[in-house]
Order: sequence, then C-alpha cells, then structure tokens
Amino acid sequence: MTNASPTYVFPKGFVWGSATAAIQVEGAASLYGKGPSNWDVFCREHPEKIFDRGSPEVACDHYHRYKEDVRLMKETGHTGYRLSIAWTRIFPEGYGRTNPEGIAFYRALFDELLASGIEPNVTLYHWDLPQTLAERGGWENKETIEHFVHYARTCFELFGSRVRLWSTLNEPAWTTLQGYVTGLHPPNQTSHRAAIQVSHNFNVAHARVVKDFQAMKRAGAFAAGAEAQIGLVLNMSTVYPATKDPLDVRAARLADGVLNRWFIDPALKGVYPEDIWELYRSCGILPVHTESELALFRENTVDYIGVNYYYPHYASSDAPESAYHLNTSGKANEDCVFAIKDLFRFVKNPSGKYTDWGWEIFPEGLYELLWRAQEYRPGIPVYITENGVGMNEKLDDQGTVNDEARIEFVREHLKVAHRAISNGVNVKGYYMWALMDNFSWVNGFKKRYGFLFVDRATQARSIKASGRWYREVSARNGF
Ligand code: BGP
Repeated sequence: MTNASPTYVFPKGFVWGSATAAIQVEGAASLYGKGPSNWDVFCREHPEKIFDRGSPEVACDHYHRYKEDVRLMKETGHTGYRLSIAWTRIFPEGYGRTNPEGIAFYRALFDELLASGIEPNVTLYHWDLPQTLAERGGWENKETIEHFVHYARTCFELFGSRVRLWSTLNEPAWTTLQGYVTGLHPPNQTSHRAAIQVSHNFNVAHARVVKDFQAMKRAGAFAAGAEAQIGLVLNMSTVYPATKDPLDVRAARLADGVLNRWFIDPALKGVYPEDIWELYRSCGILPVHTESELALFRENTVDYIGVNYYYPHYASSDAPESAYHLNTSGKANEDCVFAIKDLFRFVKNPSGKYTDWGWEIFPEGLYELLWRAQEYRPGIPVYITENGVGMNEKLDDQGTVNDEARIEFVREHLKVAHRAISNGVNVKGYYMWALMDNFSWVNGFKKRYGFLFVDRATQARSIKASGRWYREVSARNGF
C-alpha cells in the first residue's frame, strides 16, 4: 500500500465490515441454555451429508472467544460487523421461556463491539430454526410466523438500546431452495408446493416484523431513535440468458422472477411480481394466503436493502429434467448443477473464471444488483451484506496466509461498488464474507472465507494478508 491519496475514495461514514452467522461461528451449540436448532440436529443425525462430517457444535468457538475476535476486528480496520442472533439462544424452544445466559451473551458482545467503535448489524434469522418448530412443520406452518414475530419483538426490546441496524431474514430464496427444492439443507424436502408456501410465509414474517419494528421505533424502543433501520438481506444473483435465443431470454426472466423478484418486489414495492404469481397459479401451486397478508406487503416496505453477491447465473431453457448438485469438495472439476424441469437450467460461462467450488468470479454482476435497488427505489440505502471468496488455504511458514487472490476479489468488487456510488447508488457499507474461516454449511470447514485463518485443531486465529490490507483500506477510507 502506498502513501499516495487513494484513487477510490468512499463516502464519509462508509462501513468497513465483515459478516458471520451464529451457527457458523459461535459453537457452544448445546451449552449455556441454548436449545437445539434444525441445523444442529441435521448435522448430528446426518454427518455424512456435510463435507468431512464437519459440525457446528464447536464451529469457531466464537462464543468463548468473542473478546479476542472483536479485538481482531479492530486490528483489521472494522467499523461494522454483521452477525446473526441464534433464535435458540434467546428462546431455547422457539417461544415461551427465555434464556438469560443467551441474552447476556449478546449484550456482552454488542457492548464489546460498541466499545471498540464497531457498529453491529444484526440479522434475526440466518437459517437456524428452533428444532421444536421444525418438528411442527417449520416455515410451512404459519404458526412459525407468530413465533418469529414474538422473537423479533423480544430482541428489539432486549437489544434496541444497543443495536441500530437490523435485518429480518438472510437469503430467504436460498434457504427455501436448498431446504425445499434441492433438499440439500434441512428439512431436506423436494416439493415445489412446499417451497412456494414457505417463501410466502417468509415474506409475511418479514413484513410483520417490519410493521412491529416501525411501531416500536415510533414508541422510542431504539436508542438510535429515527436512525434505527430494518432491512432484508437478499442474494440477488444476476441472471443472464445463456444465449440470445428468446427462449433463453424467457428462461432468465423466469429464473430471476422465482429467485429474486418473488422476494424483492414485496419487500421494496409491496406486491408480488405478476408473471410469477401467474406461473404459480397456472401450476396450481399458489401459496395459501389472505388478502390481509398481501396488504401487509404494501404497507410495510423496508428501510434498506442488504445485498449478498457471490456469482451470477446463466439460464438456459433446455431443462428436460430437474437436477441439483452442489460442489462441496472444492475440486475444480466438480460442477454445480441446478435445473428446474421445463423452467430453466443454469449453465457455466465458457469464458468465466471459477473458484474451486464452481462459483464464477464476476465483479461486474454486483453493479447490476446495486443499480437494481436504485431502480426499485431511488436513494434507498444499500449495504453489501455479503461478498467474498471461498478458497483452499493453509498457513505458510510465517504463520500467515498470503491470500492475494482474496485481496484482488474484494478490491475488484469494491471498485464496482465505488462506480455505483459515483453514479448515484446510496451504498452505505461493505461486509466481507467472512470475518473468519467458519462452518460453511454442507461444505463443512474446507472452504475458507475469512480475513482470519482459524486453525481447526487449536482454534488459534491468524490475520491473513487480506486482513492487513483491509485495515489500510479502512484507515484511508479507500484504496
Ligand atoms: C451465503 C450465506 C452465508 C455463507 C455464504 C457462503 O449464502 O448467507 O451464510 O455461508 O453464502 O456460502 P457457502 O458457505 O455455502 O460457501
């Protein structure tokens, strides 16, 4: 890094952060009064479904090491940190009695962050559903919505004095797809009808929580007052047609509708996209819904949008069969497959540059997503809530990781964000995925994402070259 003025200067107050999710880092999965989540149980009962039988039981032991982790955030220039609350630490059974130890943990974590000048951005639901609710139908059962709303209100009451930035759900599209279409994540179902019901219930749960949040904000529940904000975090992957063939163009539009617009439209515009509603209606799989649920969308749009971006999709109309495969081994020749019969199939970009896990590296895709938010609602605050690259890594002789490829990945995406800002998009911050190497769902621990290398045997943390680079970027507010 030179001393010359940065070429890419970010707006004053731009958040330099990183992200994690509770189950991916905390560990202490069965300790301190925490109840079991669907993921805890899934990993215990089906270890063979997780790469190398990885388990979130200990994860990165962040529960015990949070003070050290906050110190390392500080050392790597963080001004913000996106995390999620484990619902089962607050309500071990999903509802009913609360768990004082869980509440104390998050209070202490928020205090530690705030004392270090790092603003928390808190996601209420990052895929870890209380097992008790999973056993009663999970998100297919509308009762789960009621429990989620109560859990959210409780969190606002408990932590509203410390937390200004909130989001309801992380990537409802991805968790619905993997849980109910590909069946790779719990509850391992393959039912389009269930998927659409769950996605609708997510949208309703989100809108209900937004409504309560705004009412509680007006009633003074947040120390930040009018500055308190609630958003939704979406993985709005750009979908391009595989060719110029009108059928592929149509397939791309459909894929974008099913994966993106079905969630963005209600959250930002307050209505479902007509073409996808019509598609589900014509297939006889519209979700069970009420008029008052649809009215909720219209009346409760978000304060900001969180964009998670990893890679784009290319849709082909040639989808004679449904087929799903996720590369969890990190072997470059293992392709990811995703096809929904008669709708679309995702294909590889022949000239694309791919990670070992088969995700294309394409920074330009981020530009379109940022612009898209702007088109939906000019001036809406946008946070890049996740963006990063999973790699095969190990410590070198100097006890660090020289992850130049990650630095390049982040730098190129930040350049794109900078251009979007220059062109008028209100991008407020960047949270790299992830603070540290963590439990990568069905990928286990091999796929490393962090600014911090985590030794699996000792849990020792080491700052990678990217973490040192980020400290400089943050200090100069650019690069
Ligand atoms: C997002 C999730 C994160 C994170 C990331 C990387 O979809 O919100 O929790 O895991 O993807 O994905 P993976 O860990 O599967 O490589």
